[in-house]
Amino acid sequence: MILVKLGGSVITDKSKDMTPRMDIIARLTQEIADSGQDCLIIHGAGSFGHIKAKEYCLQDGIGHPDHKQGIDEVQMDMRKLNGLVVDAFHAAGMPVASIPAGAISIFEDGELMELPANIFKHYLDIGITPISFGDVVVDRKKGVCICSGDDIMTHLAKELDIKKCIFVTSEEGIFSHYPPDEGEGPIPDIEHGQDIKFKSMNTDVTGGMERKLELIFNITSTGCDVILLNGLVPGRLKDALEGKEIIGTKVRGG
Ligand code: IP8
Repeated sequence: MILVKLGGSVITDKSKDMTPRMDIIARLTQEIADSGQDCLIIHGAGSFGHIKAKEYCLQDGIGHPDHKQGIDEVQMDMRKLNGLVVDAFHAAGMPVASIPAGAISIFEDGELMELPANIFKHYLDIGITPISFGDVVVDRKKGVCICSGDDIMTHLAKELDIKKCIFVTSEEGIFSHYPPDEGEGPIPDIEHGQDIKFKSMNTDVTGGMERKLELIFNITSTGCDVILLNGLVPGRLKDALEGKEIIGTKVRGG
């Protein structure tokens, strides 16, 4: 079984509030359908979640004076984006079951405590592709917090028998230095736990890459391989799902 995350930077225009990239959503969902692989789908928020989540400080809980409105709006916006992704799967001929993290998970001080993987497993067993997404979720300490699609990916990779995780991003893969040289490709293979020394003039970029790799190593520690690829390039997701060699970064399970 393959766990796929459709990143928010691919399926939305992150710079414009609530702007989906309908053509890309349609193509990626079709590629998943055409691959014929058993998948479990997670998607990110992009401009349907991050802008307002930040505005209402929802990662910090319920301290904002208008937090009730913020929770309501961000949850509603995420369900709108999810509806668009679900519609695209239907158009591609794939039956899916939407499972919002906000309805089934419990966090404590920003850490995921409960998210019943058996619900996902059950849908898979009856031949329906489960689809979840980053959401506003209940937090026993803070009131609410943000559950990212990455939190769901990591949790399900640990709980279910996942062979491969694919992060569909707007980047070619992981590079060791930023910006990459003209014509340079991403690091094709990384071993679980390998020490990659990132170089960039911008410490945000270095820190961001280190965090991304830390998240990936958390997943590869379960033994499953992780692939990071550019979903803006047609066919790359389908090729990766079918086990073909692609341009991107593969991190081997440890
Ligand atoms: O885009 C964030 O999910 P992500 C979810 O996977 C919200 O990080 C609601 C901002």
